[in-house]
Amino acid sequence: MTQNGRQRLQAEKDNSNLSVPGIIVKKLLNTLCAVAALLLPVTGQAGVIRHDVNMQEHIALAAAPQFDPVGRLLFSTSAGNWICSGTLISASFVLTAGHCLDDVTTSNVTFDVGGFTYSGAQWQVHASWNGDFLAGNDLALLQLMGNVGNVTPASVYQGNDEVGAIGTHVGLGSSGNGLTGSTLGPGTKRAGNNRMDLVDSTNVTGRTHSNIIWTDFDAPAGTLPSQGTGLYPSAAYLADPLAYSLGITSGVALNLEYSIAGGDSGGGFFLQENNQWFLAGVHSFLAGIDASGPNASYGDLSGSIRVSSFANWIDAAQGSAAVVPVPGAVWLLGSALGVLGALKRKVRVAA
Ligand SMILES: [Ca+2]
Ligand SMILES: [Ca+2]
Repeated sequence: MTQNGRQRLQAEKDNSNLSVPGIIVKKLLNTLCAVAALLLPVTGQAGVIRHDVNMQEHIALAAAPQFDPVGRLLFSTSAGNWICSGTLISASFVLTAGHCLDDVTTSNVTFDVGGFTYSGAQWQVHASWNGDFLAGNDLALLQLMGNVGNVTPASVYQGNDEVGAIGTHVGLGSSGNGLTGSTLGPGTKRAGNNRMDLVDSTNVTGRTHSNIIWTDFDAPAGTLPSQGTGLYPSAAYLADPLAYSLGITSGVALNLEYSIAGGDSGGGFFLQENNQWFLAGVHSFLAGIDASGPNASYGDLSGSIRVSSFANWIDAAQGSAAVVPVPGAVWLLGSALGVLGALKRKVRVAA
């Protein structure tokens, strides 16, 4: 372990039976990676893209006005300074990932959006979040000191047509391309597309719920394992991981195919319906079954919390948190105290 790594649960390698369909079910449990990131020197890039696409296309996409509500979440814990992403969903509330704000030592929370920096007033972590990423309760709601006046908040999706939609991930996470995975530090806002492949976790993890939007990072046609660093050793797998391993229809690489990476935690996964954009997912974790582990290389999977499953909680949390902010910040830690056990299981490893 080093001091400059991303927060990761475990990334044990188990390369047995790599060609057997259904392997994701067996391996996901020990190849998960939270996508918060320790704050490293900013290198001016963010997110992981196809190796044959210009980064500027992704930076330009992130600048589209419908993605203005996505901003940078910075905070400190006893373990260091961290970066996540978040999405403004009302004038003063930001939806982000539970694992970004669940440490009882968290302090110095700020959110950058619309060209301004806002201090965090208080927050609430979902009561069922306990560090179990595959359970799908990785949400937190942050209330800012004051209102954001120059950004239109995102609308929370409350439909049920996520599967098959082409979604857009937006965040400020780490960068790289699919051949190597995440190799560059976080800091720049970027966006990319991916198909929302499924919400029923049953066939992927054995968990019977629909609280996670799963996507796979498809490689362009013809990409060979030998081109990359530790990619899963099958060109057919890389071209369509979910179809190859589980027989799940998932499509092939989009022009701006994209994977979330460290620092994208809490960022938004958007879909468009009836010409309106909605926040449908909150970035939560990466999973990988290849020799490179969950590093956002081709073939890796990502999970975003399906916000339509939590619409009631989001409304209630805003109501319960709607108190007058106290100067100097009052930290609403009642929920976070319940996840101490999970915090002890977190480890930091090399990026
Ligand atoms: Ca995909
Ligand atoms: Ca990988």
